[in-house]
Amino acid sequence: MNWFRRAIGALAVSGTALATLATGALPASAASVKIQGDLGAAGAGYKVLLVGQRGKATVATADASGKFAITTSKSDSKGASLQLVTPGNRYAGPVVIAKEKVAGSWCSKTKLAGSSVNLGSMTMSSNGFAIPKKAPKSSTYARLSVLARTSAGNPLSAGTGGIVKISAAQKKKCSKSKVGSASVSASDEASNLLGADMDGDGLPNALDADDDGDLQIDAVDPTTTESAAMNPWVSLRSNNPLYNASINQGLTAADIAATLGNGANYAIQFFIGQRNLLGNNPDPNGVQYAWVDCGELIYCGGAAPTARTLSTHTSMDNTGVPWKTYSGGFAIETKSQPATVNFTVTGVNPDASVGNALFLSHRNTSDVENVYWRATLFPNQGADTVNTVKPGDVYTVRFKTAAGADQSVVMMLNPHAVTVPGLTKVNGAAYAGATISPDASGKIAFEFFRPQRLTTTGEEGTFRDMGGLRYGMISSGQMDTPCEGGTYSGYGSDFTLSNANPNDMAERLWPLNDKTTTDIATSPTADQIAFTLDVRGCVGAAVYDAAARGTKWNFQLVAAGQNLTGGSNRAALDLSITKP
Ligand SMILES: [Ca+2]
Ligand SMILES: [Ca+2]
Ligand SMILES: [Ca+2]
Ligand SMILES: [Ca+2]
Repeated sequence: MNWFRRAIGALAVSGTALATLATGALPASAASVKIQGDLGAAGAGYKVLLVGQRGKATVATADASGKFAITTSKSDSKGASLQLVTPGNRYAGPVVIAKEKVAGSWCSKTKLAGSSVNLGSMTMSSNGFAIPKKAPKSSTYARLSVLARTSAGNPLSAGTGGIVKISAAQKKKCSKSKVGSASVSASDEASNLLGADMDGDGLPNALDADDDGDLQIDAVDPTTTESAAMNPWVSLRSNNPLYNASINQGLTAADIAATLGNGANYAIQFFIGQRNLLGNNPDPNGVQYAWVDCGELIYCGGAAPTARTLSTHTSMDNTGVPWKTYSGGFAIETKSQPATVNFTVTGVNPDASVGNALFLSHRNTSDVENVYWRATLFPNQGADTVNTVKPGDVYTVRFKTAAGADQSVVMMLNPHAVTVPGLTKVNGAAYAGATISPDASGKIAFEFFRPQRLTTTGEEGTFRDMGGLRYGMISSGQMDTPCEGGTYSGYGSDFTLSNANPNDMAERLWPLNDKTTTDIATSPTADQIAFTLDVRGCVGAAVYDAAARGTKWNFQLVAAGQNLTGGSNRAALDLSITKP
């Protein structure tokens, strides 16, 4: 089954407009800027990422004594922040350059002013940030500040994955700060840029799991799809209607790995618009090749990575090829509809020793906005999957421009579902795995727990029931076929139906929007949700009535996130429905 192709192909592509990334080689006039510091022995092997306003990343690795130095340009460092990544390549938190007391509140400076700076000896806090023991000259950092939780200077998100409620009042608290360079101001940055900190919690959007600080994670938040457009998204499926941590309190890492460890069930999708690398109206030949630097992530980096790419420019299957040796290529999505854009690049990295390639994909129109860089990553970590593939894993997308410049942008694996909707009642009766059949009128009432995600840094426990997802029943055959809006009933206490736009395929496939938008504790007493599906209406009354007793139809109960580039996070329960 070409499940992934349909998962991708059925979805509208995000039409959002991320602002442009800095491109091209450094201008000859750009002064070289050096950013250095000393994290101490505890920081040995940590990476320090300089993240520019537009997500452009420059990396240095701290040596055995914790010293690091980044060489960059004045323009790339102005307004950039410094971010810490563990030796295992997981996001650890921001560097606070200095702090200032403003009207009784402590405020943290996280943005550089564009000049060389030596941060000197630094403290790595167990609260998930680092700060110089002695602040550097105030001309080296921006006056722009974010509220700190304590006098230590820890931003409100320090020690978390960024899923922290930030109020408007908290966001304004530091607006009267006086120390630091005024050359970088809030109005200089569009808040939807990858390197901007939209909610002022101290984490840049690219490394923040909740960009706008409303506790609705990026995967499901309809208001932040622009800043989240480059987030990798995850496809998950299971045919076990009890594969859910609120049903199965004893759900173990091994149980999860049994599902996630199978490439047919779980994949991380990289789907990056050419526009996200080069800006709007990009040159279709403006990027020669692109690949993902996983650092020491053991599934896609390090010495012996296990990842396979299930989707290459020549094939798409559930077996794939080893990702570490895949060097890329160019594919037209539908061969019968050739590209009309004049491509000369091949998408192949001439350094075949690198691997981890994204392939260049053209989606069959003359529009240069339909040029993408893609990979379908299957981690292939077996029983270790839950411990080794985690929200917060950092990926650096490296690419070579037509002009020959090496550029990179930083991305993170975001919180996503690791279980599927778990059925508790079918047609009012407790459900334990029996055959599922419609009632005499051809309808089925489903009651179920929401799918779970793993907790991220700073959250208690192992799982969270996910709010804010969009639900729908898909009749799965050659193509994903929606059950149109009129076939749902009995959903009013849990969902709002949104199917106003017939051209929005995602809205047709999963029209039921969960009224609970934030995540809740996983528990056997957790809130459940319910709807009734008119199966007869979905498959067609004539087809249904003519079908023999025992006829089976394949459906998926899908819980999907918001539209990101090329698709959405989705967790799907495969269901066979039998005519009684
Ligand atoms: Ca946040
Ligand atoms: Ca933030
Ligand atoms: Ca984000
Ligand atoms: Ca949010």
